[in-house]
Amino acid sequence: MDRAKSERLFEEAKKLMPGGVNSPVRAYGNVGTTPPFIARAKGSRVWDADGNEYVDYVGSWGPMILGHAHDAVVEAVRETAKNGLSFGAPCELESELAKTVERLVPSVEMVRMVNSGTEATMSAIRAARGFTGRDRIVKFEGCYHGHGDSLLIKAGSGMLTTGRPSSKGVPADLAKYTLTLQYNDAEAVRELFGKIGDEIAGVIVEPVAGNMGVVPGKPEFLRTLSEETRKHGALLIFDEVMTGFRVDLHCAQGLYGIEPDLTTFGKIVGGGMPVGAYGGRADVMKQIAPLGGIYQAGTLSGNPVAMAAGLATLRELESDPGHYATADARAAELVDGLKRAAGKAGIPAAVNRVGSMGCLFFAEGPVETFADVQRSDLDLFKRYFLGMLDRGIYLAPSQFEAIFVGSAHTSGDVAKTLEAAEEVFETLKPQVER
Ligand code: KE4
Repeated sequence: MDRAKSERLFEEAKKLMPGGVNSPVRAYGNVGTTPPFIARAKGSRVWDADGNEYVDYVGSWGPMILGHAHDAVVEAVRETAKNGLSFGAPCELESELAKTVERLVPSVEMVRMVNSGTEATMSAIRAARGFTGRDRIVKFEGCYHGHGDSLLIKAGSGMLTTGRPSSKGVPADLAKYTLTLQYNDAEAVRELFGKIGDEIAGVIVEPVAGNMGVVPGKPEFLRTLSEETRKHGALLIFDEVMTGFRVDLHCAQGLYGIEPDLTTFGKIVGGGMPVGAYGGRADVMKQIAPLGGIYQAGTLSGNPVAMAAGLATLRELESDPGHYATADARAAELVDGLKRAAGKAGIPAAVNRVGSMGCLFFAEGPVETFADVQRSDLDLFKRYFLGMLDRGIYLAPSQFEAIFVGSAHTSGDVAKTLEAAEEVFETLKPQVER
């Protein structure tokens, strides 16, 4: 596949922006090829600067559950933009989106709009610390919650050892307040809270992990988080930036029947425009400025154009359950087909899926923990990724990301993808048989 124009554009971009990108994963560092520069997108397809067409399973990393450039969303943006892009003042559309989020997610009694998932999780952590007066937070290895300082922390060696920064520029004195446990390890949660539960401000967790590939939270693990935080006066934060309105119209908390104290949103809540949000218990949210002493602000928060995109997206999802039925069915066809094709070629593979987000791991299953994920063969993944890209299948360039299927994906898209996968797996066989 000729990507000469993307190569030229990438050389120029690398002189202008770090790594030529505005978000690291897009630089294709893991897979060692030029990232296609995307020129346009519609439905389940994207086209690069060289005119190559791809079936898209990145979907802007989650927002495009309706498919790209959905008519209702584009129309809403176009009509709203005519009246101005941003006022820095209250506007009715903010209340409309807030009402919709609060209706669809019962645990959210009050919500604050921000501009990204990172802003949402950063603010939710501050809310937990401000509300409880405590400093320590707990996260889980393999979960990603954006690039806020307190969340760029990897596990310390033991459970109680303080976190170590996973990025330069994060002060050790701050990192020490973040403890990292193993995902899906309910016993470790009980043990930690038994020791220092009354020092913990909050626990933040992806109810379905989507940043180590897709690893569903076990119901007992999530229930334990809810019980232990409640018992010790800490807050449970569900980071639903990825799962929110993805795995269900009522989010992962709707699927699991667990009500967190706070929830963070991003991606789909903005329909492709920069929107994040955090919300939950009214007694917590009423501590946020200007009502209370926990400060958080944003120039473009709640701007009408972004609100219009999010509102049109959620309204479309709420009005037609067929979107979830189609996206989930196509996702099931896809991941089950990938598993079968890999098996036929004798390639060790496991798949996980929740709704329309899934993952193919190049590892024997089951994949239920971060340790399981780490058994994946990253070289096999890289060769699979490159083979699929050259056959017009646009996947996330990392084993530790999700496949996103939307309601615009057709059975034809899936068939094309599985045909490509069968060809690629054939080329991988010798590596496996060696
Ligand atoms: P943003 O700041 O990128 O909008 O959201 C951060 C974030 C927070 N929480 C969860 C569960 C997330 O998945 C994310 C962002 N997800 C990544 C994809 N794995 C965004 C892609 C990127 O970093 O470019």
